Amino acid sequence: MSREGSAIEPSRRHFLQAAGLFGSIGLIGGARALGATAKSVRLPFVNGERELTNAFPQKGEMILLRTRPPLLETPFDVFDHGVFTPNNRFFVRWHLAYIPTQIDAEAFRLTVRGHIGKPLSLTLHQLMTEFAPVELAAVNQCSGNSRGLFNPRVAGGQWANGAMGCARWTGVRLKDVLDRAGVSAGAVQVRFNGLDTGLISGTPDFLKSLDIDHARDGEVMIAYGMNGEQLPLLNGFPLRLIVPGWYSTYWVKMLNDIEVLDRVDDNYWMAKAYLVPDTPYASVKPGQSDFKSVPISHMPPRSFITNLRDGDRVLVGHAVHTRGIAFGGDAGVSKVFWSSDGGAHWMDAMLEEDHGKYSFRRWNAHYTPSSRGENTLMVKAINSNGVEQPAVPNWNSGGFMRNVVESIKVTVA
Ligand SMILES: Nc1nc2c(c(=O)[nH]1)N[C@H]1C(S)=C(S)[C@@H](COP(=O)(O)O)O[C@H]1N2
Ligand SMILES: [Mo]
Repeated sequence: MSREGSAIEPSRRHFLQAAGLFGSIGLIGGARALGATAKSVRLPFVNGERELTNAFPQKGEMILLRTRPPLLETPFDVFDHGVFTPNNRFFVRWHLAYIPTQIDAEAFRLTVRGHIGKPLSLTLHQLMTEFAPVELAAVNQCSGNSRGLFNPRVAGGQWANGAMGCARWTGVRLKDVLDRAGVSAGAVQVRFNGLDTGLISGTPDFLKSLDIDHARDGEVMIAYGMNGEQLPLLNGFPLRLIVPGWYSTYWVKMLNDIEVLDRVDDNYWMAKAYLVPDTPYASVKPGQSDFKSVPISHMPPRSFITNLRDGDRVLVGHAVHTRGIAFGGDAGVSKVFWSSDGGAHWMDAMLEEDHGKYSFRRWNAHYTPSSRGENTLMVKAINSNGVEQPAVPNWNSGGFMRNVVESIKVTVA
């Protein structure tokens, strides 16, 4: 990557330099280390035993759901350490088997084509120096986060609650890039493609699209930075799309191609996959079929207790400090309510620093258990659109959009 004479800021220079350091990163080679000394965890559902792995490049200890293509879940205790999920503990999800294991940052190009005035082929250097940089804290959550907790169980990646994370994303506005290409009248959607492909011919390439107005809202961004560093390869190095407030199925990784369409995208990943019932909380009854399906889109709020686990013991007459994280989905966290009696009474939790409406937000609460026995602790978030978490688990056959009020039981001794 050439840097001669460019007056770029140190932070951006850092990304460029780091990008050039990429050698060969063996995704599959890493998995060889699995086995003998493996530690494991038990996720809170039947058949929830999982290996913990350190075998993936740029990743620390992760819960292994699948090796190829990789599905790695963030161990839940990571969320107790702060609002921002460290890059090396950030969850990983890929659909297609072939993921480049090395990317030449000099040769890489982002193309913009289709229903536009002027096709573009941008280097990373151009992207980082010719467009205004923006930064945004946002939650990246898989549509199927918590799928393993669905009852009745459904097919798909059996995640517990760790297929989510929050990072500070640095990059450029998609709008600015589209403006340079000059979107033509009659544009309907914008389609995004990354460098990954299927191994078997006929596997539909992973393509996702946004409506043109959404793509040009000034919030959707093309990110090259994650928590102040380059993106880990498995989280989409060198570029990924950030769609604040929307499920991460749209957050296309290793983004190298943007196509403006003059029609609604009917590719497999838009028209067939990632559809949810068009019902409140995307919830239906098992077996129900009298509903319309729509592409999944924005996220509803969620909240979690992070410092206490189901089955923990606390002492009668002693103050218990409980804390956790909440996010509002496509709007800020307005309130977090908290209960120590299974939802009979709800109290306001104290909210910590606001890092922006798409970010995780920490909450805190205290209570003093007055008698021995079992306490059911619950937490519920309401976003600034007035949307709150449902009291009863939402269900659909895809295992998408779970956001029921969470509860854990602690024993007061
Ligand atoms: N190129 C590409 N981008 C992709 C995917 C993919 O399979 N290929 N999966 C999407 C889905 S469904 C999820 S949940 C997120 C996961 O992002 P992460 O691996 O950075 O956590 O990437 C999204 N972007
Ligand atoms: Mo996902």
